[in-house]
Amino acid sequence: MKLLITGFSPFGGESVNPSYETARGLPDRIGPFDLIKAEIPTSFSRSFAVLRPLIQTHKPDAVMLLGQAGGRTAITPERVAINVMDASRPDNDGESPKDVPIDPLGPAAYFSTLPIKEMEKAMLSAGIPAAISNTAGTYVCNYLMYQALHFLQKEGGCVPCGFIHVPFIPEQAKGKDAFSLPLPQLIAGIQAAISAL
Ligand code: PCA
Repeated sequence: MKLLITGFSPFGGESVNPSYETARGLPDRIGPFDLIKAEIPTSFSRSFAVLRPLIQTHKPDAVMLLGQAGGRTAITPERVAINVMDASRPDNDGESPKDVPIDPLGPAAYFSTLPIKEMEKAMLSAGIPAAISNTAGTYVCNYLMYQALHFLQKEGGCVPCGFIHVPFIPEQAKGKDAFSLPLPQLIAGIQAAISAL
């Protein structure tokens, strides 16, 4: 079986994005899954344009999207993606859409089709701070989660798909007074989440 797992490129003046570092640091095989890892640009117009062909080419059995949420104090499986783009800062292409629907004809929201509670439980049992999040925001991460779930639903398949936000890593938190988790803990947390699939 194949698991497509992605992280984002650095954005907002950071030189690293812990979400892609986590994806990159995972073993190539976890349980029944061979992992396909990819970096997604932090760009409204390019993120799903990169993800869609990866789904079409690899035909994964599950899709797990990772992103950075600086300031969060746990690894947070997202419950829902909403049909809006409302950027409080420009993306890596300088775009900052405000109050714009992702798909004017699409539903208001999609729920994650990953087992969010089981993933949370598995991470907590592994000793990693974890919590369900009820908002993926209105920036590029929410956009990618919405587009991926919308696409997979339109395809008519039943490929589970969802999003997990990870906190800063210590090198990013320096001087910001922000919470962070060391990269090995992020990797152990996501590995535990994958084992719950
Ligand atoms: N986090 C941003 C976009 C890219 C990332 O890693 C977000 O939460 O929308």
